[in-house]
Formats: sequence, structure tokens, C-alpha cells
Amino acid sequence: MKHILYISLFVLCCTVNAFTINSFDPTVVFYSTNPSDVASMDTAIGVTGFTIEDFEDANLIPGLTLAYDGLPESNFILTSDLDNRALWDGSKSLLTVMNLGTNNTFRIAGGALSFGIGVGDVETSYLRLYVNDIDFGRVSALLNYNRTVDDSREVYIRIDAGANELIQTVRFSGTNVGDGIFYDHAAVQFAVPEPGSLLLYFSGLGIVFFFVRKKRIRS
Ligand SMILES: [Ca+2]
Ligand SMILES: [Ca+2]
Ligand SMILES: [Ca+2]
Repeated sequence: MKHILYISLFVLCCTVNAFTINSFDPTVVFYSTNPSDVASMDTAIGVTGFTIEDFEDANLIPGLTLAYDGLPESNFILTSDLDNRALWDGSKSLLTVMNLGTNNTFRIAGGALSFGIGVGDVETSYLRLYVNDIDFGRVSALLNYNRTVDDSREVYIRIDAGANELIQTVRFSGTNVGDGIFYDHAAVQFAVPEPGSLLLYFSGLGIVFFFVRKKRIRS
């Protein structure tokens, strides 16, 4: 009986890595005739109601952080880029220059059920995507990746977590020298602890407290 319990606990702990990567072609989901029509785009890319970071300033939405390693001095919030071709919303985007071993790591406090981001100018095809440190391969190899011209929007990526897991980090990793990458329109569906799991947590704490107290009374 005890063995069955241990096995089921093991299975429960190891039910991970079920992330789904959805990717969208900008020529389909970005409304070039009316770039301000973000609501229609959000419907198309499945992020309606998510918290959006538009990269119009240097401050990120609460709960989202971005860590750089490699060349931290080479990251810019752009007032514009060439003909605004890399924008997914507003009039600015984030440009970061990737090098061999450069990582841009988005970290979500408390985890996310879904995380989306628009990526542009992945010209050298060496940019790799990692979710919770799991390698999902080259960004340019994603379904619907579409490079029409230089410095442009190329793919919108939305990652969905499976049951019993959360997205903690989304990392873009450079494996080549001097490749500028644009990010825009990050969309986060933050995880909210369910009342059921909170109840379980507090009842667990209660049991621990009960036994500690019992032990203290005895001794
Ligand atoms: Ca923007
Ligand atoms: Ca901002
Ligand atoms: Ca580039």
C-alpha cells in the first residue's frame, strides 16, 4: 500500500513539460491597415484579458522581470525602429543585441498559465527558446515563423502550460554574434492560487502545527 502511495506521488511530481507552443504569422494576426487595433490581434493570438507589457517605457508590469546576461549595455527601448516594422503595439519596442551565450530571461512571479511575446528580426536563425529551462529549439523553426523583410515582426509566440504546471521562465538564448532581436507585446496570464489548493495548504499547515504542539505538550 505504501509503495503505491510513493509511486503515485512520484508520478504526480513528474507530470511536467507539457507546455504547448503556439506561434502566429504576423502577416495574418497583425492588422497592418490599423496597427492600433490591438483588440483584434489579441483575439487572433489568444491573449484577450491577459496583462500586457507594451514596452513603451523601461518599466515592466508587476510580476514580470527581464534578466540579461551577455551584453546588458546593449538593450534599448526604441522610440521607433525602421518604419516601425518590428512593433506589435504602440510606437516602441525592446531591442536587445544577442551574442554567443547571451540570454534574455523573462521571469514570472508566481508562475503563469500562459505567456505570449512578439519577436522580430531573428535573421541569423540562431535564437533558441527555452521554457523553464527546457529547450524548444530555434525560434525561426517555429510553425508560422515568417520573415518578410529585415527588422520586422516575424512570429508571435504564445506558450500555454499544461495541467499541474506553471511557466516560471521564458528564455531566449543567442548562439551567434551580434544579432539584434526585437520584443514587443508581452502578454501574461498570471496563475492565481485556487481556493482548493489554498485550503489544502492551510490544512497541511494546521496538521503540522497540531503535531508540533502535541509533541511540545508531551515533552
Ligand atoms: Ca510596443
Ligand atoms: Ca512598460
Ligand atoms: Ca536580428
